[in-house]
Amino acid sequence: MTISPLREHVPPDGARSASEVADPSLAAVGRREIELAETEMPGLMALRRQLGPAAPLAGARITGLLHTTVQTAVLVETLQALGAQVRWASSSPVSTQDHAAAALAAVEGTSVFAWKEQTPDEFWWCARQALAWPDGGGPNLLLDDGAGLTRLLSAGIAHEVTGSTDIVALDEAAHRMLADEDPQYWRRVASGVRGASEETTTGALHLQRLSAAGVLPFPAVSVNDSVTKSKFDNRYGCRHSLIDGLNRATDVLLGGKLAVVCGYGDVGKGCADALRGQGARVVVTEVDPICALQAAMDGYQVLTLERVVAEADVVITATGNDSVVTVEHMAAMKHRAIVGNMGHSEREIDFNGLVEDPRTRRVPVKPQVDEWVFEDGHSVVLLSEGRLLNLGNATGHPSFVMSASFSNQVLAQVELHSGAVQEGGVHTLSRLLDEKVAQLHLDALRVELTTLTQHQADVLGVPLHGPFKSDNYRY
Ligand code: NAD
Ligand code: 9W1
Repeated sequence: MTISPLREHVPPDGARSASEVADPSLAAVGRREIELAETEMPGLMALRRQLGPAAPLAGARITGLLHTTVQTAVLVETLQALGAQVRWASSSPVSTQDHAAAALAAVEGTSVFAWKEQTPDEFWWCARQALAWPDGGGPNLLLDDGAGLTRLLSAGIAHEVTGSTDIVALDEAAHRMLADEDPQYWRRVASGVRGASEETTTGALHLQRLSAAGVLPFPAVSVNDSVTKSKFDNRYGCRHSLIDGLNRATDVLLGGKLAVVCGYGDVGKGCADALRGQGARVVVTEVDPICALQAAMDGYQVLTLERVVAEADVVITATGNDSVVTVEHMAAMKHRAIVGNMGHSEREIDFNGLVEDPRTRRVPVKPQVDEWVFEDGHSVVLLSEGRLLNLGNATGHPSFVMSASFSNQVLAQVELHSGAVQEGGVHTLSRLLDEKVAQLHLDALRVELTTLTQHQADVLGVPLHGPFKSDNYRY
């Protein structure tokens, strides 16, 4: 008899343990890394100092669904420092750092349900545990990623009221769980929720769709719309982790090599910058004339992939689009050219095409690194099977970048809890709060800000202490 992985983690029926993690003995290692990350997350630590004493999250019962990582642990403990009770699960079945989860779970009063490599049933089981307080109640705030929790509650309500969950795209495992509850359960949980903050672009899109359909059960704040979230996360996060991923996967020298970056949006700008920093000769491909001109003005050659494919040493996709690097492109590449994806779509590089093509043979090098050999004997080195290489071959964004993102999350939770956000629909944080998040990170970098005189403020037509730009300013 095989023991299902669910059994290894799920306590016997009726027993409600405080947490479920892979290996509690990893707690000490996790705690050391969390302590080091605190110094690299000055925004979160400043919020603890500035807001902690007033406990603006006292009475908040927050259920969070977001990658359980070392950085997220610092977020969780910041929410607690502001007075919140927190229950947590990961927003993806593979994104848990087990040592971070163990360190969180080791603290009395913190409940976390997360381990790396979950089945869909385990994943939803964890989300369900994070929603269930030991006193039988639910959360009053959600901290959401990809709108996972909000879609679950919306689907639950739809299941109870109309029987149809067509408006919410969830997998079969989620539907199995929806049907398992008493007929009022999901409405009861949702009715206690004052609002949700959302981390990603994709999640904000889901929320907009639910809102447009009139079925968003509570107000939401899209943290992604803060400049200090999206610009920093996409550009500076990827500038850091692209090189990290390439080095861990291949350790190939980048100086002097020809690197192609497909797409010159925020992610592409960070990638091109990082590769140039290593001394690579960088060529950019673009479809948008504005971004193409930006790349040219930044000193990159802008060409089509077809023009450079035979000479490229490294090809990185950052478009969010489909079929950017095809099997034909890879067939035309130099021997052992490195191919990797930094954009969101799993189909920027045609991995399935490689698998199905009778001309190709896969030779594994190590986890997340494969050589794909063509009939003529030449090969390409493909990272993470075409999925995000900075997650598959490295460990995502650095703490400092996540500090900016997560400071926005904390401020969004405080706004929702204080009642400042009441109206239904999807909101964004004010530009003043966005500027505050940036301000919280200046001291750590020894930045000395210039202060406007009243005359100068009048000339610009802005308040002396901000906001310093109009709402439609593009950074
Ligand atoms: P963006 O829209 O600013 O940039 C994408 C660019 O690609 C655009 O300028 C677009 O014109 C260009 N493009 C589209 N199709 C193209 C094609 N066929 N050839 C060349 N260029 C093309 O988006 P962004 O913020 O840079 O994000 C890009 C992707 O990266 C998204 O899918 C996003 O979800 C993902 N992302 C990944 C990470 C990560 O950790 N790896 C982090 C943030 C975002
Ligand atoms: N998020 N703490 C993998 C990360 C998975 C992941 C994902 C990050 C962070 C992009 C958020 C293998 C951390 C997270 C380490 C890791 C993300 C998906 C972070 C980068 C985004 C789908 N998306 N992110 N650190 N996994 O870096 O929370 O190592």
